[in-house]
Amino acid sequence: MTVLIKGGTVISPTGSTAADVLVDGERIVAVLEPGSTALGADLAASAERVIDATGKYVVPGGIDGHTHMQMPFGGTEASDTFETGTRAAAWGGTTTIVDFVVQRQGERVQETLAAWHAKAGGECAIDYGFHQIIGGVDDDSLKAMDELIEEGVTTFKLFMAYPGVFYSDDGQILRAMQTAASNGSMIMMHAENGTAIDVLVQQALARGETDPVYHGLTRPWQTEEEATHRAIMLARITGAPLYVVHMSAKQAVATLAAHRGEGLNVFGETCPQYLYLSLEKNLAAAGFEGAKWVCSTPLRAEAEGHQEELWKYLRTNDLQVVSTDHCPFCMKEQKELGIGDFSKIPNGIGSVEHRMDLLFQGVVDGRITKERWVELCSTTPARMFGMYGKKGIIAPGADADIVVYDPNGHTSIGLGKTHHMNMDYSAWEGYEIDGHVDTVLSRGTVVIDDNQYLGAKGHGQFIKRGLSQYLS
Ligand code: DUC
Ligand code: ZN
Ligand code: ZN
Repeated sequence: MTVLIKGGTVISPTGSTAADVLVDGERIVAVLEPGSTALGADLAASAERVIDATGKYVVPGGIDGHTHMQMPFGGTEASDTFETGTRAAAWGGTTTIVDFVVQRQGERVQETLAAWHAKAGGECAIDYGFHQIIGGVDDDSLKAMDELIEEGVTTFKLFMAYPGVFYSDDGQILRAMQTAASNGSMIMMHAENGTAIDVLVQQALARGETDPVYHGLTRPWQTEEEATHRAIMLARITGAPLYVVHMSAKQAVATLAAHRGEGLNVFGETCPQYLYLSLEKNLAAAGFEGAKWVCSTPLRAEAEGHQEELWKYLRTNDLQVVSTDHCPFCMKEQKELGIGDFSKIPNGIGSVEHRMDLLFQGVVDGRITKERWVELCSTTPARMFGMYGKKGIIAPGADADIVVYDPNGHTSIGLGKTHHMNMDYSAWEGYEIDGHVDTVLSRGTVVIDDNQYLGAKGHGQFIKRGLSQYLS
C-alpha cells in the first residue's frame, strides 16, 4: 500500500518544512517538496491513498520510553494490559513504547524477559521494546546484562527506592554500573532515598497521618536530590552513562545539569504530571481523592516552583526526554487498597494517551517550540534508546510511524471517559488541549483516523534496540 501525506508541515528537531511524505509498505520512501518532479514524484502521483494534511503538522510518531503495562506492583497489577495500553497510546499519537521487564531478587533475568515477551507478544497495537529492571543485583544478573544486549535490551533500571521490593544498595549499584560501563549499555535510575523515606512514612503513620497527601510529604525533594547526586557520583566513579527517570524536584535537575555541564553522560527525564499537576492542587484533594495522583517520585508543591523550573529545563535541554511512567491503577479495588494508609496506595498515574497532546499545549502556551516538542517526545527518545533512524524521524528509510496533528483542533481530556486507557478515572479530567491527533500511522498502517481506531492487536512488533546513540 502506498500512502501520500500531502500538503502538511513536516517537523523535526532541526526545523519545519512544507513537504509531502510518501509511504510504501512499512517505510517512508520520500519526503518531497510540494510540486516536486524529483525521484518519487511519479510514485506519489499514483499513491493508493492520499491523506490531506493541509494546515496540519506531520510529525514522527511519539515514543514513550517509560511505561508499565500490567506491571505487578503494590499488591496488585497495573490495569492496562499490553493490548489496552498500546491501543490507548495509538489514540494519543504514540507509536512506540519501551516497557519494563521486572526482575526481583532470586529470579533469573532471562526468565523474566521471556515472561514479558509472552505477555506482550501478539498483543500490541504499536511497536514496543523492553528495558530490564534489575531488582536483584548479583553475579548471575550482572552476567545477564551482557547477554541481554544481544537480545535488543540495552538499558537497565535500578531502584534506590522501595527497600525489600526493587531496591539496590550502593554497592550493588556500583557493580551494575561497572558492568554497564564495560558493555556500553545505559543505567536508568529511580533516584529517591528509599530507606530514609521508609522511616518518614512509618513516623507519619504513627502520628495518624494517613491521607494521600502524606505520600508526597514523606518523600521531600531532598530525598530525590540526594539520591540523584549519589547516583551521579557512582556513575562518575564507574564511567557508566546514567539516565535519571521521572524527575520532579527542581533541585535534583539542577544537580544533574551541573554535572552535565562538567561533561558527564548524565541525562534526565520528566513526565507530564510533574509539569502540570501539583501536591496542593491534586495530591491534597479532599478525602481519598488525592490517591488518583499518588506516584513516585511524587507531585511537588507549586508554591516551591518545581513545575515552572522543569519547563525551563526542558527548554534548555537540561532535561532531554518526556515520557509518562504510565502505570495506571483503578480507584476501585486498586487505589482503594490505601484507604486509611497512604503507603498502601499503588503508585502510578496513567498518561500514555495524553503525552503528545499535553506537551503540545506547551507549544501553544509558548513554553517550547514545536520542533522541541518533536525532539522531546520522539527524536531524543529514539536516539537515547537506540532506535534512531528506524524511529524518531520523518526521512526516507525510516519506519512510517507518522502523526498528522491538527494545531487548530481541540481535545477535551478525561471528561466522561473519553479516554481509552483501562482506568475508571482520569488523572487529567478536565484538561483542554488546543490541538488534536487526527491520523496515526504505525509502520505504514493507519491505526487512528478521524476519531476512529483502525488498528489491531498483534500489529505491534518487538524492537531489538541498539546501544544508546548518545554515547557513541
Ligand atoms: N513509580 C510509580 O509511580 N509507578 C511505578 C513505579 C515507580 O517508580
Ligand atoms: Zn521509578
Ligand atoms: Zn516507572
